Amino acid sequence: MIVRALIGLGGNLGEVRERLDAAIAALDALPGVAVVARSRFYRTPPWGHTDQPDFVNAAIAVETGLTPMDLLDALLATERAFGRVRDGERWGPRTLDLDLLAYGDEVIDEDRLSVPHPRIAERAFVLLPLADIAADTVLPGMGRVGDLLDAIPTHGCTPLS
Ligand code: A4P
Ligand code: MG
Repeated sequence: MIVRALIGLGGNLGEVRERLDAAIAALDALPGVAVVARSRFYRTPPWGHTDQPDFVNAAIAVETGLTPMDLLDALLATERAFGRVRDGERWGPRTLDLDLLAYGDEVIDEDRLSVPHPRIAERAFVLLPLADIAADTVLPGMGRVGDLLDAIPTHGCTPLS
């Protein structure tokens, strides 16, 4: 069964745009994963710990035959391949962060995986790029992406050319 999944990408250390491009290509190269849409890049102020560099964020849609858990493992392996070091600081600086935002219209609530990603609705850095590629998608239990975006402030977030 082929499912459309939505993935959020971000980072704020080093050459982020180049790294996000490379990560998207690496995901597209995985067996069972095809990238079918990608958003613009956005420069976004840091959310959570504000005393860190601005982020670059993007979103992609993939068609995948992987299970949600296998797709999560592929995202975590890709983070590691691109040099993400987990120092334990939640919401701290990172070279590459890949979040599984949605997997078809499934709702998953397990220790290692919550889908849709529980903090989407409060985050302009997720919803702005997501609206580029999936404004009319309804996230189960949350609502339509475009409507969620309309409900939150987006100041400080700018698309990059
Ligand atoms: N996990 C559970 N559900 C998911 C899911 N849907 N997608 C588990 C991905 N992972 C999921 O992740 C910890 C564990 O979450 C994973 O091992 C997986 O089993 P993590 O990436 O180490 O956690 P984190 O990223 O430090 O924390 P959190 O709360 O997930 O942070 P976010 O949501 O990733 O946010 N500001 C701006 N402007 N732009 C950003 O991109 N990112 C963050 C991190 C903070 N501030 C930001 C940005
Ligand atoms: Mg994460």
